[in-house]
Amino acid sequence: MTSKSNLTINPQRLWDALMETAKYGGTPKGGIKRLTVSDEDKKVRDWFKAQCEALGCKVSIDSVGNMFAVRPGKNNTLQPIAMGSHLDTQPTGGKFDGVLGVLGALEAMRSIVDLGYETNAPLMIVNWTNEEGSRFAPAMLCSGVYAGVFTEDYAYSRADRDGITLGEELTRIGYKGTEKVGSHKFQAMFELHIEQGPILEAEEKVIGVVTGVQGMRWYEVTVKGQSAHTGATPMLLRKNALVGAARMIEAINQIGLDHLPGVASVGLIENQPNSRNVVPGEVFFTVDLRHPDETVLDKMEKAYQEVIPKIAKELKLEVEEKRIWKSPAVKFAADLIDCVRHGADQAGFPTRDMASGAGHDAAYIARVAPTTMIFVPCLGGLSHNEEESTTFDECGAGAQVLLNAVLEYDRR
Ligand code: HGY
Ligand code: MN
Ligand code: MN
Ligand code: MN
Repeated sequence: MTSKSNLTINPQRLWDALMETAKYGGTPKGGIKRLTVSDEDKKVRDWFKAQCEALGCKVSIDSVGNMFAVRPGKNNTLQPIAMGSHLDTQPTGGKFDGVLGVLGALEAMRSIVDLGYETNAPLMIVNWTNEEGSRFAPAMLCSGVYAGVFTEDYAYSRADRDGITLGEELTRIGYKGTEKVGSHKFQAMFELHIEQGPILEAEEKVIGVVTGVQGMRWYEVTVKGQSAHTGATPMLLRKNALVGAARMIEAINQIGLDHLPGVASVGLIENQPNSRNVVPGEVFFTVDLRHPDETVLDKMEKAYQEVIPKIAKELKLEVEEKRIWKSPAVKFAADLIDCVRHGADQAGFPTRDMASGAGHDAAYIARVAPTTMIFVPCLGGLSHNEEESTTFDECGAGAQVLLNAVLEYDRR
């Protein structure tokens, strides 16, 4: 009978699964474009469902497309122990963001099955819909519905920049499940993820023991001027929305620099009418403010909401702005963090405690169940970039620590 301590994952099988799923939305530059509930997302969901069913899991899909694969344990009156993350990616995403957490969980479960080990509690793997928030803002949308942060109708109503809604797309790809959101309970959730930042690599640590996630807020800004002829309109008579947006974007960047280690970013911009010889009349852009301390994030928000109308007034422009998302800083569960520490020690990997700069489904799930995360390094700290990469060994280390931590939690 296999004992808990010598249960090891198969790193080659994990790596092969990562490379196999990378073809769903694979880009010529070696990245992945697998936008939430796109055809590519459907393909990887179908693949994931088939793999879990082949392992003897029952796979359920809730009404916002969250997928729950459960394998029975010795005592099925206990709620499952969950391992989860996301399969959707950014438009220029990499091969590891999100998917490492889902496939690392699949590898942990495969190892348990191969080695004939039976957990006390059932085990669950979760794929959360729309973690990225790139196509349908905000991020972590459907783990947010599960955690009661957003309603199902709000999630269905979120539209992409072409006006297509999440609800329509869930129906189109056949992943608008019949099961009620929140009905798939679990006693704890562990999320394996690449760090998406430079710290572990710089300190040559293999495992990040993640203590929490920083606060995040998203806003949408529309700057209105007047479209006009670029040849005949004197400079002093213009109401140039793009010049206004440019000054606002510079000011927002400065807010980040003034509140380190906070961050302030503008990622999406649409310029109308976007014609070579028309003075831009209207510009839409998004703002992303983050900081580990909510009181500092309040100050960043205040500074942003003061500077935007000030610049608009100076340039005789109108401006509308609204906050569309607020995800407060969150701390993870001490006992699960201790299981991760134990799991890393057992596997012999050096660790480093850290908070997450990036948002994750775990940030919302921590509201409804004990939750924590495990980080592994990524090359140059690069993510949300087609060159995102990590190593065979680091993926294996992460999955091994995930398995060890879950088994440790199951034993306690
Ligand atoms: O925005 C985030 O941090 C996450 O990757 N969706
Ligand atoms: Mn992610
Ligand atoms: Mn991401
Ligand atoms: Mn994320």
